[in-house]
Amino acid sequence: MSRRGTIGFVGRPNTGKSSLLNRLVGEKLSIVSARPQTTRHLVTGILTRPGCQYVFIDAPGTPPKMKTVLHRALNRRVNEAAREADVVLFVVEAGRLGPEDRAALERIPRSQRVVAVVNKMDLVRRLDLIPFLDRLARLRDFQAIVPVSAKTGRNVEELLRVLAEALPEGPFAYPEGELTDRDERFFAAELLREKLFEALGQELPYRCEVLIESFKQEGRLRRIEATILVERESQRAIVLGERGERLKRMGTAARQDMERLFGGKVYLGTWVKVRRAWTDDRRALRELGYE
Ligand SMILES: Nc1nc2c(ncn2[C@@H]2O[C@H](COP(=O)(O)OP(=O)(O)OP(=O)(O)O)[C@@H](O)[C@H]2O)c(=O)[nH]1
Ligand SMILES: [Mg+2]
Repeated sequence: MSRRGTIGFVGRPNTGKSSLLNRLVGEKLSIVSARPQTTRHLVTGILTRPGCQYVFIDAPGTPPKMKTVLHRALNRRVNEAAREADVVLFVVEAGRLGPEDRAALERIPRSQRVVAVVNKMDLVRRLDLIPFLDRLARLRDFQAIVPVSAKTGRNVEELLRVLAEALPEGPFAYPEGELTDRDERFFAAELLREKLFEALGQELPYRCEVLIESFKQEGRLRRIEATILVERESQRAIVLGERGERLKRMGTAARQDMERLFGGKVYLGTWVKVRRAWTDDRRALRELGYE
């Protein structure tokens, strides 16, 4: 009998959950940045091996406080990943275990199967890793504790082996070769949002969102029109940059990533619009796919 099931990622922001998902499925599906709270959606990545189908579900890092409507939506997603998956991956950073990590663990019901992943093992010495694993083991009765590096790929095969044992038996839910259940429109928005996280300073990425206004296939060309939402006129000016240079650079980088992922030519049109307090506006968030 084959095994298959969903694996939800839970952890404080910036532990490398999205990087790990990308490494596990061998494709860049979930956006990554050096800043916390990059991921805002549930991103599915599917890996099918002989006898086992893994359906990974990347989720936002646990938001610190419930502030806006957006934060509440992110919290619901964390809960979904923590409660509804067959197995939960609790992702921490090697050598770092603080209150935010413990709070993230508390979001996972006691009845869940949990595999603890110690990511970024490339950043610590082997000798320091062993006492850290002991500390972690005292937090809960984990199915296993696996140190890995999403960056180098170290020990990722071992993680897959452990997960295969933890998943329930059953028939595959997706055809072999299927990579995700998210559509190209979703990835187009995310890839552009990633460039905002890379290029903009301080608070600004958290005030931005990307809305795909239109997505058309014209022969082999994908014609995509995207709007970047910001909350204030001054933010719009920063996103545009002098003579629109910054927006142009971000658009080019996003388009190149889209062409790689979709395997074909892309035309990307980008606009910047002010939409006041969209992070607290239920209607705007519904349009953006949060509600
Ligand atoms: N050295 C090292 N850096 C890593 C590793 N995995 C991820 N990173 C870096 O850690 C940062 C955060 O990675 P993400 O994958 O965006 O983290 P995340 O947990 O998804 O973050 P949120 O979506 O904000 O919760 C990025 O700068 C990554 O390049 C790793 O194994 N080793
Ligand atoms: Mg992420």
